[in-house]
Amino acid sequence: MDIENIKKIMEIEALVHFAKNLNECNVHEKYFVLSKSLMAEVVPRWNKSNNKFKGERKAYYFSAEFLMGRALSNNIINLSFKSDILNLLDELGMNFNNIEEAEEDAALGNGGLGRLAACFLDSAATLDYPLYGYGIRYQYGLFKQAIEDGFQIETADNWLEHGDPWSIENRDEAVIVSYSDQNVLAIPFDTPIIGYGGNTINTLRLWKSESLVSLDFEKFNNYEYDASVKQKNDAENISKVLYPNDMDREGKKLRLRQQYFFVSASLQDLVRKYKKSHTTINDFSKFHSIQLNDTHPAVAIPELMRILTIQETIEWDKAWQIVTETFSYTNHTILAEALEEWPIELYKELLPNIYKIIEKINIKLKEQLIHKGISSKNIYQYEIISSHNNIRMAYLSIYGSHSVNGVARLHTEILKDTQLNNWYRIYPEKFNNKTNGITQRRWLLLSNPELSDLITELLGSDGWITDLKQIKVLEKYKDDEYVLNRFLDIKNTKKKQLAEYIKKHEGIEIDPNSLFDIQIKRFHEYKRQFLNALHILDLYFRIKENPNLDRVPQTFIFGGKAAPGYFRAKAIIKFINDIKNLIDEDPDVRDKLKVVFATNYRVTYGEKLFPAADLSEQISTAGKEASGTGNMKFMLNGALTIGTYDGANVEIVEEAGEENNFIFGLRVEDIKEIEDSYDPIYYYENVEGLKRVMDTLIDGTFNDAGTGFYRELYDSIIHGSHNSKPDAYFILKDFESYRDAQIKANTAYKDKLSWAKMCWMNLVNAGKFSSDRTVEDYANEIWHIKKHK
Ligand code: NBG
Repeated sequence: MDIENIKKIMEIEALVHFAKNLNECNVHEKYFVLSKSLMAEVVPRWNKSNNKFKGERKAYYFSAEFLMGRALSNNIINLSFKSDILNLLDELGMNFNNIEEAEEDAALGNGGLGRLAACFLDSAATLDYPLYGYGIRYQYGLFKQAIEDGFQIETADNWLEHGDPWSIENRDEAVIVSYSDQNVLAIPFDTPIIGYGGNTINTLRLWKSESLVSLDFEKFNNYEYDASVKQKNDAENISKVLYPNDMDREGKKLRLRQQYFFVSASLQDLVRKYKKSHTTINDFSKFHSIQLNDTHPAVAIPELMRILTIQETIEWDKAWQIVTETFSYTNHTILAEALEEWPIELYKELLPNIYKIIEKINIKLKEQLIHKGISSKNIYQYEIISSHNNIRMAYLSIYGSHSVNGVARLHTEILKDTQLNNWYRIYPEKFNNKTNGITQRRWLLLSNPELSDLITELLGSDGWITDLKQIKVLEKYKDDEYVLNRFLDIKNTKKKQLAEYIKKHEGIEIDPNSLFDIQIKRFHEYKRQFLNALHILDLYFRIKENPNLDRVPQTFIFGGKAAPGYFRAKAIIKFINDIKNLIDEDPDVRDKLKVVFATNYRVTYGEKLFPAADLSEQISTAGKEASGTGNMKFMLNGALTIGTYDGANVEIVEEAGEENNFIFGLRVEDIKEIEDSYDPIYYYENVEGLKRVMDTLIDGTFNDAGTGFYRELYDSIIHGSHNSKPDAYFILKDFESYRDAQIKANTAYKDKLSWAKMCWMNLVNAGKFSSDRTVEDYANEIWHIKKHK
């Protein structure tokens, strides 16, 4: 790279963009100018990379969410520019950390599903695979969280406020998306996805909605100012904001508009480009493989049918063949409330032509089922249009794809055995597993350079950065005291860094010598943050009773957002904050036990939290967490899992050894057995300490400011509610076994070396959980694309 050139461009950018000399720029401007100057290095390589894939088969990741986080550090690392940039900034008298911290996260996703998409893009570019992301350029990403009096407060995430130096607006390639009541422009914004080493640079193309007409002049002249910009506002609203509901159906018309918006724009884009170099559309599926990230983009199936049969006048059966060869579908959950269904009325109203195609797909499906020997009385089990007049998006996705995959072995088995068993029986060949993964570039190299250096030193090479399996060799150091002490020193450093960050951002002091026990993820009943909270409160009472309880001080850190309308999840956040205050105000306990709520948890906060963890909380009800990916980030940074046999935890302990983690609680089989007769009251009354902690919700210990949150939370466990059984997530049943596992963990932590050995066994066995492995499997088994160096 040409460092003098970077410097020159920075100066010019400062001048033309902000009319300032470089040294007069504020930190946001410095961030912008530095990033833009790097784009000058990136763009020629990007063009070159695009060219090398010309004419080849490519894969496309259609996703309503891409949770990218920050770009600057990641890009500098992947381009191997780190030391040059640090030197340059030094010379310019600028502080890299301050500039880095000025970047807003691109939080265009809710949680695991969106972050997985981001890890896949990083891995594919690193492995030199042509994988392109397609999605929505939300003007506002996931809301920002503040905590006031223990309650979550949401504010808008105006992530574009200081500009987005990493994207290129490509108005030349705009397309029109049509609904029954409006036509809008879709403007593509392209962001480079820089593979490690900078050899391949792929593209994330996100669409922004705009109006075809920006101002109705006649109305304006008539003093009808609101009406004069109505069309503009209606169009811009489509890509205005990310829906903040993780794992929940969103029946809103605007949400359907969003789905169709990016899907239609993306397919039009692909078809248009393809036709430029091909005379017939017949071979479309030979050059395109499209992965549907959950059912949010499932409307792509009828949309491509529309394009092929109506626009390209291909006959139905041939078009259907192209469609099923093109699409593959990933299922990310079995939770009923998250399985998307759309009322046919909404489709008929907004997308009447698409609806007609879905009806026809459903008729063809029924014909095929009869052909397959399914009796007519069983056909309802498969219909895409249900008897409740809903379109079942998962069924549409399965029928319209050649591949259906779950995201961890257990999850895929549950799909095949129960959730989608009917479909598995007729199309067994479509079903396969792709256990999730995470990119070690962001989640180790970037966020934990200290541990990265140790690994490179011991291996004598940095090959693990693109081939994580190599770290298995380091298992030979599992009893090496020198190495284990180095590991402990690094963990200590990361804990101190986190403690400083928490001091600065939360105003809380924590002790780096205490056991850092961390649960960071979206707030959801099935993830059972409530179980964690009940246990802490029980511990509080036990310490009060027995001040000499033989324990290592433990710091419990929570982070995560609750969907704004998910009141029970918000009640749990409030409960945790109340427990925190109770402990803080109690001099008998506060040195032994500490609770921290990490406000506004996001990718960037995760980068500080994962490396500093001793214990990773993965305590979902068995069978409910499809995979989890945070669990892998902890493992890779040498934290031990306290968790249930759920999602990818099963595979994590299979790799690292059950003896090196703390597994507890009901398993899927156990739940099947007890679920009909389960009575939480029995446990409430008989498990020591349980009634005491549950009752704090209703006996005046805590105050929910008249919201009724706590009574409702209590009732949901003890009595159930209109739509759920009492304690639907088996919290009271698992409480005792969780407490036992916690005691084991706390006891184990006393022996530093044996603890470090367990951490080491987790770290060195994390190779399987690189998203490089996952992407390699998708590329070979589903997408059938080739690497191109
Ligand atoms: C989530 C699952 C997680 C999984 C991610 C990524 C949805 C619908 N599902 O367990 O809950 O790790 O997807 O696959 O967001």
